[in-house]
Amino acid sequence: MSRSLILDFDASVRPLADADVVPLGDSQEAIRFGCGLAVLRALGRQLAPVLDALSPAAVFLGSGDYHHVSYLLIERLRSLGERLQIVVFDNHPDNMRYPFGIHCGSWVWHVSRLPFVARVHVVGITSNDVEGGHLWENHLLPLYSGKVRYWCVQKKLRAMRTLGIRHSRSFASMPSLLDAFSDAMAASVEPIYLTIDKDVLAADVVNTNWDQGVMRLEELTSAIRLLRGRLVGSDVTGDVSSYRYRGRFKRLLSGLDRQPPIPDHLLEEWQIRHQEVNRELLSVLGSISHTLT
Ligand SMILES: [Mn+2]
Repeated sequence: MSRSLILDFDASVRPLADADVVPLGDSQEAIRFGCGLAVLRALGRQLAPVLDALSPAAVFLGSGDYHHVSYLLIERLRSLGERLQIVVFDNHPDNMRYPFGIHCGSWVWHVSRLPFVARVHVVGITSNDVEGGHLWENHLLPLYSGKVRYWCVQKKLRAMRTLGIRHSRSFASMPSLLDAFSDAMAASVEPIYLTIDKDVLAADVVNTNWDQGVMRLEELTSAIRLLRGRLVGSDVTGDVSSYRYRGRFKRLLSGLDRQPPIPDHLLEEWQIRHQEVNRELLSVLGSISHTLT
């Protein structure tokens, strides 16, 4: 494994020391928010030579609108021939039903169907997606089996309990969640792939184009340190960019999620803050992985 790689779909990730950059602006419209599986696989074939050559230890994907690209990065790990756990830090479950292929809110379900994936932990959820009537919008079987587990803060999981979903939990606070998560990590041995959506962080830490969670940056870096010695790869999303879809269908779908427009004058300021956060994440990832320096 080598250094980090920026998949530059949306010009959101500002330069990072020693990071290679793959320009992918031409794919922004096709990939952003969601796409057919065939389109994602074609992107995978396009990226394979670069990923094979560099084996980057950390990949920056840009906005959380590209979180489904993590599926490609995880699927490649089939070649390791090992059972893996996936740790997702995210304010959303990303395990929702989506009938048009794969998108930034449904990719966890696709990952959960990979035979070499033992378990997917989605950590830091404060979104309403997991409560009450919204629960039906989630893929329920992997939750029921415990292959996908939600780690939430201050969510009412009564609907889940009624359905017999026992492995997902909600905590009074982020520190109590991370205590329990630490125990869960210590009790397992599988290698881990880590994917971070910075919307898990509180909005006074950094701004994303999605509603955000309550995690502090220090809590995120401490949680990453729990994975010391076990990481087989990682990616980061949640950077900010504005984009107006050319296609009416994607404008409609993304409009349904009510993403607030980002004021132009704030975009640069926010991206510079993200650059600081990305540097910090790289430094922590480097400190726990001798393959990333
Ligand atoms: Mn996400």
